[in-house]
Amino acid sequence: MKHLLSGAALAALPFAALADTPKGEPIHSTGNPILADGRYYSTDPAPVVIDGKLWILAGRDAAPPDVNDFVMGEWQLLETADPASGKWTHYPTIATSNQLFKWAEPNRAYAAQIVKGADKRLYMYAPVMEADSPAKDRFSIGVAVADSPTGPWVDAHPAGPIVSQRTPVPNEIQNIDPTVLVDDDGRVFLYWGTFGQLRGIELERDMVTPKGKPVSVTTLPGFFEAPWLMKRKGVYYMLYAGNRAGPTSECTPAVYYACIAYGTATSPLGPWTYRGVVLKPVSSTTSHSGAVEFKGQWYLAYHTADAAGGGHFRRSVALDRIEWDDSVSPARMRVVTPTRSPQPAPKPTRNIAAAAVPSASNEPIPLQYWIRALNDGKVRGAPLPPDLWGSWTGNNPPQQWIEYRWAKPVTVNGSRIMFWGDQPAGSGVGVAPPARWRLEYWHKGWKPVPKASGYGTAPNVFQETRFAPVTTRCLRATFDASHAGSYAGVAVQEWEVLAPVARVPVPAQGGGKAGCD
Ligand code: FUB
Repeated sequence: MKHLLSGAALAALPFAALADTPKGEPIHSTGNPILADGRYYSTDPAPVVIDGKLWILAGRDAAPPDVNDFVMGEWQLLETADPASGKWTHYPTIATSNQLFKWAEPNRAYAAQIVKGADKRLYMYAPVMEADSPAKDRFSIGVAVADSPTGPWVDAHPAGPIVSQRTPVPNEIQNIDPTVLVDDDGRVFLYWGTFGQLRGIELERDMVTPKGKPVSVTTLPGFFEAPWLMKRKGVYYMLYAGNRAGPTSECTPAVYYACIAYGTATSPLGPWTYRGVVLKPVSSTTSHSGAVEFKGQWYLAYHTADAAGGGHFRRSVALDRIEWDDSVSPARMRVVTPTRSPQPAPKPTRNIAAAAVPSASNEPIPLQYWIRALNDGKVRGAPLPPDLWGSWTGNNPPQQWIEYRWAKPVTVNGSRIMFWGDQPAGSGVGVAPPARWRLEYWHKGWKPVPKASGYGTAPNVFQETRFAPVTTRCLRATFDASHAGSYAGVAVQEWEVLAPVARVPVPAQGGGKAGCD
């Protein structure tokens, strides 16, 4: 592509930036996530159509396994002419935070978006951390400009960020997750925000100068972060990561996880009306999406923890179709069905927990935990609260239980349970391994499992209990809380229940008939 940079801007470019125009690597993707082998994690996707190709700008998660932090130093790109073909070109690095913005720190190259300006140049809105600022929160939004998605990108506003806690109007929010729309008439609108705070403002056509005062959006329920502004058939849509949580929430049962919800408006600065959920929670706690129309089909790009070695801080971009319901006005997005690349056939296992429906004595359980963690088959070195079932409330009862119910009777003779705690055994506060616990099965009432080999309580390792076979629909683990005056909470990361013979696992069958008989 022809470089449209002015002579002065070209002269200002570091030689390396010109010499190192990034090379693309062909990728054949068999489905989601697009980059699945764990060599590169890709996060916070922002799709854009440029010159007849679909491009996805993404951040790069580089956190080591079990480090619960966003380690994100650079941005990368994926490009395809046809998402169904599986043929992508991957550009592993197109910019790093502190090389692109001289005023920024390394790392913290957060969720950015590329849009085409009215002048046909490309603008990248990128949250980074200011290196030198008295602000309480130094996250801020810079703007870079280029003539090709692969760069070279240069700072379009070298004086510093266009949004920070100091500008355009002092604010106390964390200034990340920008999304920009260049409207059909050339007007430019920027939204951004996180932790429940969503701001919007018009920009001058120079793409960097704020115009007027920002608006605060308060009508999108559960707004957490990751706004995405777009327009379809004259209607403005705002997608966002929402975390309105609860056992009956249409968004998410656990507050750390998020759905992608959306609202609509008839003008770009609102008012916004909530319209529903377009993506249920994914396997990473954060959810972040962008949507785009490409060759007549709308797509939702989002991230998950599904790549090899993936996790909440090792996320990977996925792409699925959006279907519209145009029978109503404004048109709604149907809930997206996430797809996966073909998975290897499951291996036979004695663990039949996945076929059970879990329940607990403390339902509705505190919103930071997620009961589905019990039998999701995932064990982490540094779990977050929703990777656990837990009972901590600050005023804990002396006893709690968890239970599995199978649709049909099963024969079992063992259990493996992994406790989690942030306090040692014997504590009366926080979460500690239980003082003691036991297993019971249902047979015309709760009965202790026969000949139990022992009930270990040490956390973060599987505690195996063998017992004589029983046939039942329900198995219960009852915990006496650790105490010292008051009682500690109890938490379990995974609970396996073992059948005498290994079989190919079957997913949960629903609850079967009520009760355990
Ligand atoms: O990737 C860092 C942060 O995680 C983003 O800014 C949020 O939207 C969430 O995806």
